[in-house]
Amino acid sequence: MSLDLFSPLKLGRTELRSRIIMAPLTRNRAAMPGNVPQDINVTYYAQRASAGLIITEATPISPMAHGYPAVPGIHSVEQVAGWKKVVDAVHARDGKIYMQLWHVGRISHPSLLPDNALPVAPSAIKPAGQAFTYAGLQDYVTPRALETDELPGIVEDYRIAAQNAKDAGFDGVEVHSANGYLIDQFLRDGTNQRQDQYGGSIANRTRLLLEVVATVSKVWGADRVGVRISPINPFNDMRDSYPQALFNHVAEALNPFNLAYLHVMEIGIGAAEALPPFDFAELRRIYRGHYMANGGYDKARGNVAIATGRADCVAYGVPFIANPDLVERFRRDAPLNVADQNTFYGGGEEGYTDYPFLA
Ligand code: 8OZ
Repeated sequence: MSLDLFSPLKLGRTELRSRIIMAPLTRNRAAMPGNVPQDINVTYYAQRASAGLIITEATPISPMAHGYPAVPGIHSVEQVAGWKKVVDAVHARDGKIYMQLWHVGRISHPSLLPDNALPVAPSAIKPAGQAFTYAGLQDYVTPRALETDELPGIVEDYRIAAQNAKDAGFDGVEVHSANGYLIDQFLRDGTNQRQDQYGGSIANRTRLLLEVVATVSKVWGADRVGVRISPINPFNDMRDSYPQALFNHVAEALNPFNLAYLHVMEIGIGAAEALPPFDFAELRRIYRGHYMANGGYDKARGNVAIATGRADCVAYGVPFIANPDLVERFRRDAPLNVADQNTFYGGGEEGYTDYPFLA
């Protein structure tokens, strides 16, 4: 019998009821001040507990890791307590939930950071575009390049956040190494022009990712750790001179960890220029663990990807915003609710917890 989206899957240490994964989705609905998960966040995740696995919205690991308004963090006692309520509600419905650990790097603004600090990055290269701040859109600033001797402190922030996520009761954590945020800024040479052991060669640019993965794996066990990458996503003004070589190396370097999964965003968002060529099937062949595909999949394409071995599971983003019961809708071939883009980021229950379930 061939596999499909509804086949169970053991992802690292976690048994999933299906291969239909809820992708990480930034929704900007934490309680302020304090960036604390609140009751509507508990309701939202509990509504989606029938997913094979929920990956939380990207969650800042430290005060310097924030880059958007009203995002829930994982660096204070109150945040851990708030997330524990989310986790408990998902577990009460037999769901599984990983937390995505996030540092935004240069994709921030002084008004979002402690003491109006400059955002930090591998190199002092200003991203094109504007930051979402509490005072509306404001131009990005030139970030401060991290000193070599500051990087152990960043890795330590990941360690503490990973321990906090463990204390909150999550099933595991995903290291956000995609979409133009800090770790991705180190990986790709459009944002990394460092002269030290964290810049230059592909191996050097991959160093911070591997240090973070090693540290987080020590806290959790590597079979409860995933990594997300986005080899060709130009979002956040990202580019690399040779993405296939870089991300083939990343996949090879991650193999020895025996992680729970590698999560690959296979498309680009907000691309004005043509995307570079990239062979995702080659990446899948190089990576020896479970491969989670993401990016514009529907039910039919998801089933084909799994049946052909192109992926082990598929993460759905926008469909899960509008369909808390996406798994059941896929099962019955029921029509899907259409997501309202105007309520993606910020606000209250509207467009968040009020999408209807099937009758
Ligand atoms: C959209 C808006 C804000 C943040 C990502 C965390 O792309 C994000 C994000 C997406 O990974």
